Amino acid sequence: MRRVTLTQYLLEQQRDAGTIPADLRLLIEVVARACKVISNAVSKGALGGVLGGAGTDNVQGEAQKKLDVLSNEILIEANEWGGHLAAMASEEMEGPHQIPHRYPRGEYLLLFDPLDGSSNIDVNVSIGTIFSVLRAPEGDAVADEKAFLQPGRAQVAAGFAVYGPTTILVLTVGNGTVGFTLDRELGSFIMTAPDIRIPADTAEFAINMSNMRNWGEPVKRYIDECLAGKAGPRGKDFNMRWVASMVADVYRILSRGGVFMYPADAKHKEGRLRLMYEANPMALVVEQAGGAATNGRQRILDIQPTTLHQRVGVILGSKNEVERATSYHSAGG
Ligand code: AFP
Repeated sequence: MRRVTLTQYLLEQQRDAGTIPADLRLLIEVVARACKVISNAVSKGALGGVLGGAGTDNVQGEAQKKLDVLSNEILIEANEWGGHLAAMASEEMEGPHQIPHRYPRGEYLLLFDPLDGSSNIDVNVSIGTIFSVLRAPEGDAVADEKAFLQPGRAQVAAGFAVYGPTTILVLTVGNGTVGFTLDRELGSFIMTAPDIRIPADTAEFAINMSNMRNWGEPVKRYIDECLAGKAGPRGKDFNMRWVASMVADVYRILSRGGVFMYPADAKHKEGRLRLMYEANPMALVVEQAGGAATNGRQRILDIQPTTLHQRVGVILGSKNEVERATSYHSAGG
């Protein structure tokens, strides 16, 4: 197969497909380069002194891991001088990070979860980075929190990296979903999945079963039917996976189908996952690959955000399964 690099893919999207302007191409290249730096730090593990707690809490009140802090710094430093951003927002920071006056200000807003799956860092399980790109509203002097509060359908690009046995980058610029694998010898992301399509049906679900006692009736019904297997109403057996790194679960679903659920429940009343820099980018990637993503009641990409760090219930993946699980919510419960 002809080895197409990320740079070539982005240039072709800009020049031939006309889907992205040069500034957005540059932004994505800078984010991808930052993911390579994070991948390098992650792969050192204990040898790089990057494991364990940082001794600080993030804006969510969660204890930060050293890699959470380091990954956030890498993304900030990589992106603030390029001239393509008006501001950045991160799971690890309370408010938007403005571009220092010494650098030119651009027209895009970058949001990210710098290291998703932190509970897996110290046990050598895949983790990743999730990113989302919006346009900064015209004429705003400062890109404050309000500038970021746009529905997910307004994203101009979104994607994620998985730091696993290989380092994968998944990207959409609104023209399908594409996957790249990092060639560590060259230091280049090489296209390995030119046009990702999620099968509409699946026999594999992903959910944290330890929350079962907290689920609403619709989720209980959906999972019970999967567990009933061939003899049950679904007429087939289901398999279960739960990595507890959204990037790993979503990449598996992009690769072979499946449905991922982190619903709002009695314990996570708003849901656990964050709308702006987890659910929205993943929803765009999944929809662009022919899948679906709802909060149980509505399309995630149509949700009008009210705060930067708001949480949301998530059901995403194989279209027919997401529609079935969503229909159980509207059927009551
Ligand atoms: P952490 O980054 O705090 O580990 O959370 C990861 C995550 O946001 C998402 O990547 C997982 O799907 C989900 O939370 C795992 O949640 P549980 O630990 O409750 O299973």
